[in-house]
Amino acid sequence: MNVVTSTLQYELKSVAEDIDDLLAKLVGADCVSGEVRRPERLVESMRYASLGGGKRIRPFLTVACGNLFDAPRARLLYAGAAIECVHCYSLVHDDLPAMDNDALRRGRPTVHKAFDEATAILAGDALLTLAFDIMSRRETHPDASVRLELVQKLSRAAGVGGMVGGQMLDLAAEGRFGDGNPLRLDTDSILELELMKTGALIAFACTAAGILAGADAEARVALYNYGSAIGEAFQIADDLLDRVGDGAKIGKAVGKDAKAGKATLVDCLGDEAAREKLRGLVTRAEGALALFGKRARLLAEAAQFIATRDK
Ligand code: GRG
Repeated sequence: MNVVTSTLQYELKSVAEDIDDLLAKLVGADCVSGEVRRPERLVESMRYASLGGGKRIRPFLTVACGNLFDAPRARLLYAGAAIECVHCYSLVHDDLPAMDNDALRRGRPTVHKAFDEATAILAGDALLTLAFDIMSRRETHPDASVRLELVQKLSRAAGVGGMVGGQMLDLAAEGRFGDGNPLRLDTDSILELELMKTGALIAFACTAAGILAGADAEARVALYNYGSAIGEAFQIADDLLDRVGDGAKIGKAVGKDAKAGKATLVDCLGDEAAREKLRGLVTRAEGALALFGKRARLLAEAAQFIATRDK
């Protein structure tokens, strides 16, 4: 059963609305200083990819974690918008024919279907670079050394040793680069792959708040531990949804992992043990929040929500 309290529902909606407004402004037709011109088709495809439809879970985590330290909401939203641009780019590229070859995302045609393949590649590229532009703006934080740390850590979560690296391992596991046969990965290898592909950006969404707020080392470790536990839970929930979810509700095709021969933790463990693992991850996430006491109640609810989501 999907657990979502009214406070959590309200906060998720409120962050989603603020992020939609901010992205509508940032992914706009008008140039910022240093740019020459923003081609109309590129802007249109970037807006298609980044507006209307996403749950905005990552920015929500940045805002909710930042609230633990009373960090200014406007700064948290800027950082959240940057992270969301990276997330949206990854979905556009993941859906491409050379990757997952998906026709449906968020209940609508994917970007390469609605536009064309070359435009989808460029929309993803431009969203990724825009993310670093946003993160390095003064609106994110007035102190340049804080912005530099955010940019560096985002690069590492998103790049060769993070999300992109995880995607590479995922494709390799499908047998894309060898004899075509899927690799049989053990549980630890799958956990590592999923930590990279999905967990790293989710964990960064949490630690970014600590960096922005100038939190001490102990608090930053707690945020990372919370973020990596829910990142893992997010991926297991995603794998379960791919097996037993309702495609119409999720807004994309289901049953794709089995078809691609993809090794997931759910395959390794079986549905019941995977659900047990999910419960363990929620407990781990709650444990990491102990340092913050009652103030972290919303984050504990978010962990439950992520583990039990049905879309
Ligand atoms: C192509 C570089 C590159 C990376 C792709 C994140 C990723 C790596 C691929 C997405 C494939 C996928 C379905 C991963 C599982 C977890 C995930 C990211 C699900 C989608 O995220 P949500 O549910 O999406 O937050 P919304 O639509 O709500 O924003």
